[in-house]
Amino acid sequence: REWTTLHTYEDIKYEFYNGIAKITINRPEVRNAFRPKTTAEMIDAFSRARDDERVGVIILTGEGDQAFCSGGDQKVRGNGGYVGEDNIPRLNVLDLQTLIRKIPKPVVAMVAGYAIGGGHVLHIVCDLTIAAENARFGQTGPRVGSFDGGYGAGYLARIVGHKKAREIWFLCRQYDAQQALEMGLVNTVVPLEQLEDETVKWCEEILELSPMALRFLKAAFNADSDGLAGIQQLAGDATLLYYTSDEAKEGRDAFKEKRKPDFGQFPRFP
Ligand code: 1HA
Repeated sequence: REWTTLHTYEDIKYEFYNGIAKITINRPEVRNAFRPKTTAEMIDAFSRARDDERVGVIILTGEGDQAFCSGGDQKVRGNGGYVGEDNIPRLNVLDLQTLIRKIPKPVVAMVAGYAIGGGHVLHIVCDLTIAAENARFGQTGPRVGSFDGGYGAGYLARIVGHKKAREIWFLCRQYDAQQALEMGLVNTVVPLEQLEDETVKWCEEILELSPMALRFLKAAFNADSDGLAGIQQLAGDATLLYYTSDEAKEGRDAFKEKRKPDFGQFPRFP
């Protein structure tokens, strides 16, 4: 399989193959921990994938087979967040989490090795997770002086249930791929050497389906956990579809032609 590099970054890779964008955290020496630059680059790459009409599905992964992502880079953690070249402490991974949820295309986490801490939360916010047999999952916040009480806690609880989610955060244990599968935290587990083939296979199945239907479903799945922001997203998709209709075009054209709109020609469905 030949991946084409679409844009070059320092901390990540951004590649494309056959309708699939692949975003790879490329800091294997620190188990793919993210610093502010890593997160900013991921936000940029996800935005490109969102705008690129050729892209129907996005894979998020980590370089190598040791880790998907080990969370925030503790070595650049200052007192108010993670500090980059601009010296400003940031928690900008939260913006990345929301972007992954908002992007109207399925995002698939491809996990080999550790998905830990803020790295675990990144796979949580992806639509699907394909795990290699060596994958290990867990939160570490209460051990290292951090916590993610947003999607990392509340949305995790919607996936695995409250008892399990509280266990994950209150004990900071690690769980192997099989345990993750049993608690509904991942979609499937495959041998490490088949991880990318299987993930691409899932992506190719997705690519055969109606993009608009998938778009609405993603927004619908998100709507209740995202409150009014979730309704905004779902309603925005409805507006997008409406804009493509003759009925909406009549409103626009009537305004431009300075005449009364004729909406009587359009059906009032029961
Ligand atoms: O909670 C949040 C946030 C909450 C709200 C808003 C924003 C947030 C943003 C981020 C986070 C967090 O992510 S907090 C949680 C941070 N992460 C961790 O606590 C995980 C730390 N790492 C580990 O527990 C382990 O390294 C590991 C289970 C992932 C892997 O263990 P292993 O295979 O035994 O490797 P290890 O020897 O520990 O690590 C290899 C190298 O990678 C080491 O480098 P060395 O010190 O030998 O030079 C290690 O320090 C480095 N490394 C691993 N993880 C990180 C890291 N360096 C910096 N930051 C890391 N997270």
